[in-house]
Amino acid sequence: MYQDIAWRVTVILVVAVFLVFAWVALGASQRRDYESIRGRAARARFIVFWGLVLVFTPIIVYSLADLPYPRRIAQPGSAEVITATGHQWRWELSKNQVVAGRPVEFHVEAADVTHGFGIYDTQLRLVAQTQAMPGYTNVLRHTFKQPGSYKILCLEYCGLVHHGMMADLTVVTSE
Ligand SMILES: [Cu+2]
Repeated sequence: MYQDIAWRVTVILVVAVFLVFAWVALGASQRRDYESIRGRAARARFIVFWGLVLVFTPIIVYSLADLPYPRRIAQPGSAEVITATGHQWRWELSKNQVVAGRPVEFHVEAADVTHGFGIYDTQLRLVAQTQAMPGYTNVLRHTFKQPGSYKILCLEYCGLVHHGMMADLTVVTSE
């Protein structure tokens, strides 16, 4: 939905910018007295600048509070920990079955080069991701809502068989 809105807004803005460019280009050959325009332009700039500040400040404050990322609040011990290590070219998971509705904490590392740890759902939509880096452990918390067969793919080109880095993760129902 947001992508759709962003796309429409982008198209409208691109058209608006194009119209302004066209208007400037078409009027560029006419000579006008600059002094009379300068005062008006300065006023218009002042109004546009403070207008944008007034409009966007509440939008930014509101939208920052509504970020789609889960907050990093986790009760210690409540999540199931899975260690995931990226190798050229395979994933090594300490466990490949989890329970839907129960938080999982992936401890993601890499044994050789940087990989991208991406979890895809049954429709092959990306549901969570982090980077797999040598020498670091990135913690990725995710709670699987739907049971099914998930895939872990590499999101960062890591060599010849990058596309072959695939692992299965099964999410089962809690009963
Ligand atoms: Cu890769």
